Amino acid sequence: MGITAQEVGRIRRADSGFDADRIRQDFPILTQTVHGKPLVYLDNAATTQKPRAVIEAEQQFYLRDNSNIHRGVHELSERATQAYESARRKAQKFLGAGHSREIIFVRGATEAINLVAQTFGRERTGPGDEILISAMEHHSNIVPWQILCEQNGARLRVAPINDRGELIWEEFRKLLGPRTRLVSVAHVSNALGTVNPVKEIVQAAHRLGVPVLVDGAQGAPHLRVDVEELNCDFYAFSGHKVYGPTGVGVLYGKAKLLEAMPPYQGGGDMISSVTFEKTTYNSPPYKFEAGTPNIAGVVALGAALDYVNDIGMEAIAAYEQELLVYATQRISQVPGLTIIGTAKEKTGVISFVMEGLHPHDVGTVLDQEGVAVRTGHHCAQPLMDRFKVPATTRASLALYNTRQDVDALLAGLNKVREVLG
Ligand code: C6P
Repeated sequence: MGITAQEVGRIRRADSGFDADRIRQDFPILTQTVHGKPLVYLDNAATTQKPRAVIEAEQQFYLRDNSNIHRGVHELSERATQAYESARRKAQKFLGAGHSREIIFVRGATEAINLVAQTFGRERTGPGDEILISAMEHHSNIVPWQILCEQNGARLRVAPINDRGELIWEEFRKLLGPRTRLVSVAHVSNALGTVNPVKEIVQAAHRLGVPVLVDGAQGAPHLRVDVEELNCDFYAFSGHKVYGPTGVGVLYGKAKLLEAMPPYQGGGDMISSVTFEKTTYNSPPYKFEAGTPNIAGVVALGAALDYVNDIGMEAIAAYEQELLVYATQRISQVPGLTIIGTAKEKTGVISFVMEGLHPHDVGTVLDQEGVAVRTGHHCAQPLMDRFKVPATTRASLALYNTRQDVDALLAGLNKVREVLG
């Protein structure tokens, strides 16, 4: 079973703030050994592990409630619909959205951004119009806009970043102009950990009447998000990075914008009536949820949001921040190692290169030590070009990581130097 409310209280009250050892017990996958060594999972920006409560929610759905939603009058369909819609309210609460109709279930952050590009973007942009992103974006927040620009003659503008991996504010402000139709930026960079000043970005864009999409794939798992406070127009995140299942995510959109947007895909559930002559569409969010969705995944995502809410996003953020400081201090001591991404505002991502070594080889030796990290360009090739590196090794933290995990990474890096150096 997951942690009880009483235990959550104890975790919150504890002076050290957080009992990660207790939390680890909720994640069965973490107890295994890999290559004969205890697993140290530091690839959380790629995907997080799942607590028992999430695994059981998905299993229980299939064991007890499985049925299609919004269609049947029978008991199972009623239950499935209720569970699905209850998850929508949980996502609404998690994001601080005003209405559950502002929550659209999608496959993940990638689909959420493509949805906005091909609906809102396609309607609002034409030849000469501009879409403004930043130099630290994930391919999912670059390529959908490039596709749109190819379709309608709009232009992609890119706000530069400094050597610490922070947005250069003055340059961003200069690029925000009369032709800008949309700003789309990461809340947090997946490859650097930089937290962008999203609230200020929204304020600056709104002054010119420009809407803002926030790619929250790496923000939602690590920071408390309040879309009303941020005042962003769209916010996208993936369930699997917030301890939920793969294949499910959320797009938040302001109700007024969603109502005016054309549908993304056509099919069942997104219509209110169909004839061969004319179809009228359902209202949001259903207008954007064509076909049978990942019902079990949505229900399990609801369980994941309950899980993090019970612990508290603020408590998670504070704990991860403490761990980031510890990890940065320790890892910086490794001779020949350079951290890429040293922004003042960061989440628990440490990307680094080691002199004379290819990140892939570093990752392979670490794997032999039981330490899972990601190596490569992290789906952010333009960012790698900016830092003039082909790839990095990336350790990314989550709420179940501990100082022992960081120490194991450090021991692994010493092994790397011994074996490869
Ligand atoms: N980044 C990483 O290892 P999907 O694949 O749709 O769940 O998320 C896409 C995505 C969008 N934006 C950002 C900032 C992201 O980090 C990601 C996913 C993973 O960094 C897999 S490439």
